[in-house]
Amino acid sequence: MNRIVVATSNPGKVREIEEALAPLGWRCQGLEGVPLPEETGTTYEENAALKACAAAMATGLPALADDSGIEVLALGGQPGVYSARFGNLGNDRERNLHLLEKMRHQTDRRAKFVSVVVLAYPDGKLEEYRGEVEGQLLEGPRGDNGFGYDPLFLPVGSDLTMAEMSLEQKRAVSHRGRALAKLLAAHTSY
Ligand code: ITT
Repeated sequence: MNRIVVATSNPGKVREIEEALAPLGWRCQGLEGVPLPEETGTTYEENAALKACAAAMATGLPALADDSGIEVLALGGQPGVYSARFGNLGNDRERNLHLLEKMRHQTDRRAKFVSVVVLAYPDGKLEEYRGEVEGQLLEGPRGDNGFGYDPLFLPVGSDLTMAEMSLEQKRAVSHRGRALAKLLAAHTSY
């Protein structure tokens, strides 16, 4: 396999996926106008498969999609699969403020990120990889790298938020980095 479609409209994910998969030497192309379907699933697995299959069908190429989210223990696992739509707000900054507001006065700040990566082939075959990282939410944002909830999230054992990390540092600890490491291992021939 030498060419795949990276089926995401999120530039932060594109950067992380391309960096993590570089050792495979695959040529990664963007969606190039292929629309992503509505995320009607109730699990990361369903939504990642919906996105990857739609792109594989439309292009005739293998397509890789990620569906991910942050699960906050004190909020009963919210926003989870609905992280991109949390509070029906327009951008990452507003969603982060919304989350901070919901967590005001909350001392249990444990949270985890989950990523499910699906590689779909035009013949309908699917590969699925899951990664998770546990950590805690800070009381204010730190760092300008990454995207989404990264400035609020301190992974267990780290002094840096995920927005204070380089791409390589984030890959080593993050949910997506862990899912992609499993894909990499499955596609690396010994
Ligand atoms: P695509 O569906 O086009 O891939 P998206 O951003 O809408 O892009 P999701 O539906 O999977 O992706 O939503 C995941 C949301 O969870 C994302 O928008 C962020 O708010 C959050 N999220 C996921 N991974 C994250 C990460 O590594 N760092 C920070 N926030 C993350």
